[in-house]
Amino acid sequence: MKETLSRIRSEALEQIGAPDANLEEIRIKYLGKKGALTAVLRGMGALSPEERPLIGQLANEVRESIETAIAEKSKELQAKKLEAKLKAEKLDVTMPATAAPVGHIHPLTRAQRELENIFIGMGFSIAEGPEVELDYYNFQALNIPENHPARDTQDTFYITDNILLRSQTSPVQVRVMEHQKPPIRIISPGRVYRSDALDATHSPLFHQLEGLVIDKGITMGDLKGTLAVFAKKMFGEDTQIRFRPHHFPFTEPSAEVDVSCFVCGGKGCRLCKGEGWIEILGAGMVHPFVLSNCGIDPEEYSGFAFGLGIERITMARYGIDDIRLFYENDERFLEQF
Ligand code: 2NL
Repeated sequence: MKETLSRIRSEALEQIGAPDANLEEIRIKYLGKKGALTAVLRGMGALSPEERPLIGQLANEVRESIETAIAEKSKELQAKKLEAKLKAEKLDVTMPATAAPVGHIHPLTRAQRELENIFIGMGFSIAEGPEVELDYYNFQALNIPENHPARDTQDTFYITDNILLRSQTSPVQVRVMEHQKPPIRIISPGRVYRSDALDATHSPLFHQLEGLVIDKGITMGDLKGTLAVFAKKMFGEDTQIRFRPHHFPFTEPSAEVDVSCFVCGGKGCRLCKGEGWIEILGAGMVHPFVLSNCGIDPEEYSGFAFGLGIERITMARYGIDDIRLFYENDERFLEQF
């Protein structure tokens, strides 16, 4: 029986020592209810009273050593498992992070800032004012009385009979003229509204930049010089400008102003539709009625004014053929700028 127990011990320990040992299987095989060691203990009834305690003690020792070996091996296997897991899931916290995507300034905002900087460079200040305006500042002060045909082309959104969304930023300039003695040299950029259906070239909300200069002795020559410098800074040093006679109620004389095509230089191409010129703004000498409406004596002072559409200039510059792209916030469009 002694030999059986020694054999059980060495056999069990050898199996536990194997690198791929299945510990639970081994425990059942030797220590389980139907296990080898249990079988030995069951056979102890056949032993003599002297042998019984000796064999019993030895059997206990064998059980203990098998249990200890299993516990140690189990610990060892778990440690190995953990080590392998740590190795597999190794994380290098010093690796550089993936950069988060960062947006940028909207092309219209960029164009507006660029325009502002050009005029600031020529000594202009920026004037701002309300988008919800009185009919008086948007129309009447600018020599557009009730029932004037110009109200049709500038049909805007009315809050009440005499409160509306501004259709141009000129009312900002009217407010400045009311409160500031010349010399005045300002630009007024901002949102304007027209009751137009949205299509490829029209939007009920768009952006304008107007300019106004009032002083003693201001002439059409000052207007041309200022716009010539502006055109070169905006579209390149070779850019020429051209005035065509026009009519606005708030300026006299009035002109539409073209720049030589910045794609073909004037030869004619797809952008300028073979013309060589691109219309970019309207301008003129401030109408004497407008000056007197604002408390400025037209006998003492004169001035020029101009207005341009920021969308229109940006579309021409980048060859954008649909104004709606500016307002849809589609990243595939925006990320190109
Ligand atoms: C256009 C171009 C223009 C003005 C705007 C203006 C402002 C004051 C007095 C006189 Cl306070 N004029 N602004 C002048 C000429 C053209 O905008 O196409 N407008 C419909």
